[in-house]
Amino acid sequence: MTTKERYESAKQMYAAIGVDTDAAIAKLKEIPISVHCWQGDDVKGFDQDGPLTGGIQTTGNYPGKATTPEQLMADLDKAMSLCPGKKKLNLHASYAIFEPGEAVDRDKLEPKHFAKWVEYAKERNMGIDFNPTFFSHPMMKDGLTLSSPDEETRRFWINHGKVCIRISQYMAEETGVPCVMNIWTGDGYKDVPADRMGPRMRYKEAIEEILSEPFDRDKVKPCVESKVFGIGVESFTAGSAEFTLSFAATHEGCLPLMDNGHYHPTEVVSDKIPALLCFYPEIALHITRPVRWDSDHVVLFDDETKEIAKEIVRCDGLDRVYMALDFFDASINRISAWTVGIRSWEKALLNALCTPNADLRKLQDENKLSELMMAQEEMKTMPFGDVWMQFCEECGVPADKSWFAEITKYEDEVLSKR
Ligand code: RNT
Ligand code: ZN
Repeated sequence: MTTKERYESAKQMYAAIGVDTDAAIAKLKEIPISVHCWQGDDVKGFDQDGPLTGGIQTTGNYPGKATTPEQLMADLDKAMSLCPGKKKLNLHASYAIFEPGEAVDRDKLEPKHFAKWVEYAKERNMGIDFNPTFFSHPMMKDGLTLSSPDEETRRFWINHGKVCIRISQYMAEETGVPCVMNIWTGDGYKDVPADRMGPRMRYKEAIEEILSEPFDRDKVKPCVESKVFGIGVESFTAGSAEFTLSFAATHEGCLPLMDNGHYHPTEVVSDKIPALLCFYPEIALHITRPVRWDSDHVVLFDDETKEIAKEIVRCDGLDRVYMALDFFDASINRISAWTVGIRSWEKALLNALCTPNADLRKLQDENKLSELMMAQEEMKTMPFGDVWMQFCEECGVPADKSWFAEITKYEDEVLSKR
């Protein structure tokens, strides 16, 4: 049977339970997913030569990682060519591209240092999201940036945040798409601190100063990302969940960003999405796969990933939730890692769009909970794969595992020569 024939049969089965798969596919084509550039080079960036520091870590040494902007762009192109759906580009400030002799420190960055990325995104019809880089840099003092007790250190990082606001505004103006600008720092302490409020007050005031830089609220969407702990900062992080949620709640135009690797292992972000959507006009997500800790494994089509997507769709939140991927595995082919992760998230969204949410809600509201359990379980064996393949074909990308052969070829022809 052809994909088309299989799809027609699946479509009828879904129609019988009240799901319009054509509409689901059409809707998914419009939803932008922010693809993080940092899977391609193990979060190294181009602006410094030191190790990755600041509470995050990559493991593995698979050959062929990108070491220049040209390589990273080519690798991103390869991965995105194998993935269906609409993409946005997610950059960190550390990926600035300097002309020879033009390099400046992070507090002096200008829009022109991202002109090549803007050109890249525009050629591919993508918007851009942006992140100031508060890690892997000599101006981190004792592991601290915006919450440092040292005035000069804090000043440097505040200025970094401010220049990033200007760059975000430039990216939004150039692409015509709002730029989500995410503030995350690994500021914290390895062992029991004596003062938890001091660092948080300094962090609060520093972010306020960054946000005092003028910007257009429709173009730049600043976010604050929380984290429960990081490597080397196990006892205390300044940007905890309560801190960032309270900050975003009390600073108009600032969004909370939840990374599903940044909570205690039994907590789930799927449940937090509807909670936040009761209060915030917009929220942002980093979608990742924590394995026992914030390990940033490649996103798979697993239960919690499906549940996160379902909550966004059920809450009618597709245009209120900014979705970005955030994983980095250096132990496998990086382009394969990107491709599996992007395809998995697209699958999760399509699966959510193919769920008869109104009917299921009605069962809940009528307290028909036996029937609800049955209906949710029966959904799991619907012919979703046939709808997925149709979506891939309509997007002009491989519908089955044949994409992997392209990656093998690229590895032989390009990556292995690096
Ligand atoms: C780290 C945070 C942060 C980074 C990226 C590189 O734990 O998740 O979002 O992964 O900004
Ligand atoms: Zn994150």
